[in-house]
Amino acid sequence: MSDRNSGGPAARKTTRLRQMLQSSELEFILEAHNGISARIVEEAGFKGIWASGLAISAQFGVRDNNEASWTQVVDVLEFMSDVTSIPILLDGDTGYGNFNNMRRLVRKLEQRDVAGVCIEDKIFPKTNSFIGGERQPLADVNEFCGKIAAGKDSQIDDDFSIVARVEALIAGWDIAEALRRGEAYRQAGADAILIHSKLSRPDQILEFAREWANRSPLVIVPTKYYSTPTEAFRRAKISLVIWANHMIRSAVSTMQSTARQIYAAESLADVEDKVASVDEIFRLQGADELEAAEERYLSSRREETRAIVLAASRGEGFASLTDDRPKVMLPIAGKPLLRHLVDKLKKRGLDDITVVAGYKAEAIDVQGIKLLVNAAHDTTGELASLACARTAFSDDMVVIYGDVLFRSYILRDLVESDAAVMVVVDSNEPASGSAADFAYCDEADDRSTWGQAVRLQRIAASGTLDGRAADGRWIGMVRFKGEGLAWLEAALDALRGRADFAQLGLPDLLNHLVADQKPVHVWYVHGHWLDVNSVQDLEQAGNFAAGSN
Ligand code: SPV
Ligand code: MG
Repeated sequence: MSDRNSGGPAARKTTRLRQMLQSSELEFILEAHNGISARIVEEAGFKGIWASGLAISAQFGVRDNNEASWTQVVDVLEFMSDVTSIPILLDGDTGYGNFNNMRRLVRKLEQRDVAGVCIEDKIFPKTNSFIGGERQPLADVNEFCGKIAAGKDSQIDDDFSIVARVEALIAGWDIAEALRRGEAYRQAGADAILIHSKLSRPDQILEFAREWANRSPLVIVPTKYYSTPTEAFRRAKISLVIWANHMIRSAVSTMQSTARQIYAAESLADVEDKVASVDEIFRLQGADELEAAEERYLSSRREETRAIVLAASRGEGFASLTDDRPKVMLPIAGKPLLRHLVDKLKKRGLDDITVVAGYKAEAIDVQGIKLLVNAAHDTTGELASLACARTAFSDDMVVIYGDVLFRSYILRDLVESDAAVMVVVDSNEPASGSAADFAYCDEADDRSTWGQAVRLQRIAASGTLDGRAADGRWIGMVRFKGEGLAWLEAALDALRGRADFAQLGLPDLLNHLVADQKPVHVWYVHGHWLDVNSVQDLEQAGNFAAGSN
């Protein structure tokens, strides 16, 4: 027998519900009323779900009197079924009409992979059995038998179950009437009988079970006789216990308490630790699966260029302006320098941005970034900060200083290049700023050539080297792509072994790559950027930002 038919893990939901009904074990299903509660029931270990009419009405905020239409109920079931793998038994009330409505219901439930439906022998529109049950008229036995037969005849999957619910005891009839009805429904084709009682003791149920004598599976709902030891049900050879409404009731009491607390406190502080975290909600929603699928199917995401922003320093030239914040949080034209940079990165599609902070990291208040902290920022330099971001590395990333502003085309051209390592060098006169990274290249900038193939030879703090003038100034932006990532990681590993690693900066890394014969390509630009190293730079940066795009 295949797994599909054997009731093993891969069996159809219908098959598994049928086996729960027919097995000699006492089985349990728990109420759920929407997708997330259904998931929670499954995660708790239950083998099945009771889609309760009371609970589904209640989550809509309406009464259990067929005020929600049957298609609205089926829509809820679709969500419940889609997010779970265990069988769902629907509380189908009276079948929402006559035999013809029942036929359509069964077909729609099968289409949504619902494993079975329970219908009760009352009149549409029904009322919950615990509201004046004894005044509720019962269905005509023959009419109800026709409804069961119509449902059975319209199911396509042989294992779909129809449970017939006997309301005679609720309506004040005796055990004999309940047995007469149960037997008629069994003969009409019902796969199981649900015998309902509203007494606080199980006497009626146990007597019915004795008289029934295993003619077909028995299902019970011990909402009122909840103090009965479960062992008594087992001994009575009950097949299935429905815990019928405890998810909606627990949700309601928790929501009432949370609402009251937030209202009274005008704050979330008291409740935060008492409610599920937002991450737990994401987990229940299956956010991980979507992330994995995006990796597989969204090519734009797969090829996304990441950004690593080095922003650990206080900035020497700002005196008391940086007493309470790092340089990157200084305001430029109304917003922090780092905000300008992050906006620029995002504008070019670099949405995965990791910022390595250090000095006054807690003052970094910029949305849309992942913040890492170089805890040893006061005794280490840029390479140590870069090493902190290693988990965020990718084989397509831009590493950039946090104090740089630039026209966005510079980033566009850099990201569109195919070089494994590429630095941006400004061949204009060094602009403002005291800290200059002068670049020496194997060719000077030939401004008549687009995309000139140029290699970096060295970055140095001096504008002349061996009697030769620099070819420009590195603007603090470097892109690593493909094998460039492995070169970067190997260089970091090698440099980490040096005694002066804590003092090393990005130029040391680039120079190491060059010395290691790795091609570091140069992209020449002519101005259109600046870095912020002094109070005077701040004003210039404001003007630059105002005219920037
Ligand atoms: C339901 O859960 O909606 C039921 C069970 O029908 S009971 O409320 O006990 O009648
Ligand atoms: Mg109900």
